[in-house]
Amino acid sequence: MRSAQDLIDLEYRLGARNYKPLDVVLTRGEGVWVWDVDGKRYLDCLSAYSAVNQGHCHPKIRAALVEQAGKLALTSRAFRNDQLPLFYEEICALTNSHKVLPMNSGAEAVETAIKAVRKWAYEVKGVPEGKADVIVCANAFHGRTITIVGFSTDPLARTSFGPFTPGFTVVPFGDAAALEKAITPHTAAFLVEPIQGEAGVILPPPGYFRRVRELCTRHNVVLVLDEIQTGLGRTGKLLAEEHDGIEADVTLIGKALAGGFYPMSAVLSNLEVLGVLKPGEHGSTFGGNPLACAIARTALRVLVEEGMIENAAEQGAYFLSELRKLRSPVIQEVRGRGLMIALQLVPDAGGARRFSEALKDAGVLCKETHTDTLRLAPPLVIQRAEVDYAMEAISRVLRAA
Ligand code: IF1
Repeated sequence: MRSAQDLIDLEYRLGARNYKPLDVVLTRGEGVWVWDVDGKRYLDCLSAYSAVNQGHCHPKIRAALVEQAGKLALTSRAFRNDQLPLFYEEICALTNSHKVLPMNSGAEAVETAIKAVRKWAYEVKGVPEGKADVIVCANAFHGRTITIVGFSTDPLARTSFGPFTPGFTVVPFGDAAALEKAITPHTAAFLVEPIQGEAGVILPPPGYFRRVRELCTRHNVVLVLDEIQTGLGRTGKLLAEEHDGIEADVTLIGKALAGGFYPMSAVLSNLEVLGVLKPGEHGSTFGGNPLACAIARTALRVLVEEGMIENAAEQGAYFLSELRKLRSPVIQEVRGRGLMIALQLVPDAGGARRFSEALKDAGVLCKETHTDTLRLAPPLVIQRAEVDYAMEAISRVLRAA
């Protein structure tokens, strides 16, 4: 068995260095817990950025993977299979959608939505060919492709990756007046996260999304909600849009869609945006494959049947209330909804990275975002005693700061 340090050195020597992970080498996961190669146990408060909402290695989802893997894994979409239509039926019933386009990564779902809304703009809305514009928000995160980083406002995400795709207008998140001003007859869509994740769990002002919904309807602009991180129970509702009492025209989901066992994403449409795509105009080798669909069907079933969404609301409220009781000079603000939580540290706290390192030593794994924000997003199966375990570690680490 190679030591942790050997494995870290090997990864450093041979791997591209596009990440700076914590020096914890994991080998096993179960529910909210993960173990490193030395047998130390940690509470996972990142959930692979909300891709493991159902908890690590959920036995029923694993069983679905194993069963399907013994039957049929990949057909390509040149042929049909018996899992895809059933996935469609179940995801549409769950999300009140009329059309679905399955992809693999979140970024692919975002790119698919951009292609579809542009085509809808030309063929349905009547925008002149090549003039379609998509409005996006500053400080958003939608993935890492050239087109997506091209409309990012984060220098780290876009520097030295140009030239970029034209046809995007950036507005501040949470400012409905700015959105109204940015809409033109060429606007195809408004692409936005219900809560900005990577930006540090930035919640929208009350009423913002009702105004957004009203503006998009009035100006015939497709409202595309990127629920790849906020969706599937993370904020205590199946979709975060429910907190704002609105329905998107197009909803993007990914991450936990296949329970963390398999990369799968999907574009869900209430408006007939997806209807503009004809055979041969879009696709992907693995998109909608039977293995992904079989896993996703069970991942969605256990999410609902095991009450994970309601649990996220209950444990998230408890976690937030406990964090807000902390009296620590290094905490500037506690933000969150459901189990999508951020601890904003004061600027002179020495940066959030050293807290994620200290929390690792205290048996809790989480991740800093930007310099001063710690994100806390445990699997939605977390129980009160495990929130207390996290709280004990967090308060101990903050006291030692
Ligand atoms: C990394 C961030 C989180 C997303 C939203 C689309 C995507 C993501 C709202 C693209 C992906 C991941 C990417 C991952 C880290 C993580 C992340 F820090 F990068 F921004 F969660 F906040 N829309 N987010 O959050 O989905 O193509 O990755 O499947 O790049 O390391 P993807």
